[in-house]
Amino acid sequence: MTGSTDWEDFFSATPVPTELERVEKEASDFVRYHLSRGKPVALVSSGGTAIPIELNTVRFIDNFSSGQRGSASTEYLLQEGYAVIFLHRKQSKYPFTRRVDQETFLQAFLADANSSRVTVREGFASQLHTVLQEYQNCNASCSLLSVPFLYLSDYLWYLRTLAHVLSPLKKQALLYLAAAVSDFYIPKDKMPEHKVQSDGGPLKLELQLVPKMLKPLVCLWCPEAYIVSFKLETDISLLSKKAKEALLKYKHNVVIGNLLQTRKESVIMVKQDEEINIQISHEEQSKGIEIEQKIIAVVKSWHSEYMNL
Ligand code: PAZ
Repeated sequence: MTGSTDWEDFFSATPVPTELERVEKEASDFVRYHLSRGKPVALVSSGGTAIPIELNTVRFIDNFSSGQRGSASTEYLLQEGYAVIFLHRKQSKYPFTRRVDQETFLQAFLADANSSRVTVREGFASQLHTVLQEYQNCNASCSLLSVPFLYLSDYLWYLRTLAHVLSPLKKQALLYLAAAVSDFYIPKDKMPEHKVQSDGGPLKLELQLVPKMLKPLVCLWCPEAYIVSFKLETDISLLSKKAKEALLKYKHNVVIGNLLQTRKESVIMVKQDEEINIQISHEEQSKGIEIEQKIIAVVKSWHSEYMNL
């Protein structure tokens, strides 16, 4: 008997991301800078985590998450005065650029044939102006730190390290865990080295359970922070029950429950003494109002109460 926990075993058997040291240093500098200015710092996780099936990875298992929840919430947290560490899946939605349509992006500009001058066409300027101004304000105050990942293992290493880095902020730290984290994975020592061949017949995979990291996160890595986790279901009859169970089990601050099918229109927010429903109407949506704006308004108000306790 070793006495180690399943999460400790996971980290012992999982290689450290090559960028971890650099990320830890950048995040520590970021936190120190904002701590000295009395600004609260949020860690937002966003997007899906990929599970490789080969060491030389040709294929991986993935999930649906687009990064909308995390990237939009990051913008609203910045507006509410937080500095944000944005721990996100590479190539998922990103704050600010998510509001620029990739397909029509190049139509917004006109390149002069005789010089290197580029101008913005009429009709695109006002939309780009709003996004650029918000982006520039964020840059000027050094309020956004970007940490990309692709695989589950890298995500979990970064989560643990960043939680440790945030812990000196105590109650001023907010953890907002919107990433869709896989419950299953293939441990490194069970993965084939090379590309799985199709001439061996149908592929059978055995996936192991990923240890629940919310437990050490709440108890050890960042114990005084305000921690908001998300719960995704597809069956409405389970949602409220599962959200409450998670709160009871991990003893953190808030669980936000959402259904895959309606996640952009409706969520429940559950804390120890309260459960509320947040909704957004079609009319509000047609005016460009996003549910994340309402979620963040509530998170900010609950986090402020907590900081003042
Ligand atoms: O990234 P997205 O906007 O497409 O989806 C957001 C979400 C449903 C992944 C998020 O709100 C969520 O519930 N995350 C936690 C999922 C889970 O592991 O239960």
